[in-house]
Amino acid sequence: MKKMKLFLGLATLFVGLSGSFAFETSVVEAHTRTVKITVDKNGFSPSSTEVETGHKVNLVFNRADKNSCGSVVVIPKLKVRKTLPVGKDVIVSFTPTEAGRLTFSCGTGKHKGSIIVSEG
Ligand SMILES: [Cu+2]
Repeated sequence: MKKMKLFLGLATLFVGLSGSFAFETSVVEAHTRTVKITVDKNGFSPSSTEVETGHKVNLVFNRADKNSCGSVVVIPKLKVRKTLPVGKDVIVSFTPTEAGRLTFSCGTGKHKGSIIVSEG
């Protein structure tokens, strides 16, 4: 929250100086976290990711090969269940609102991963 106020303050300063909203837009995008997660025979990598409340997260799942059992990714707390075609990016976007741990797994539950949410 403290960080957010600082950024907004800076953005306002720049908007005032330059008379444009370009800088403000880039600040907002800087708060979006994009994490690429590969799925292969060893499971998800990275298997653990840290994010902050109030900041949008894009999880980009990519299944590396058809031999692994990672044909589906399930994130129970977000009520997400998505099929992972081989070699295609599958994006799950959300903005965490409370600190804690979100777990995800493949369809069989053999491979697991987690997203650690801390207070932003
Ligand atoms: Cu599996």
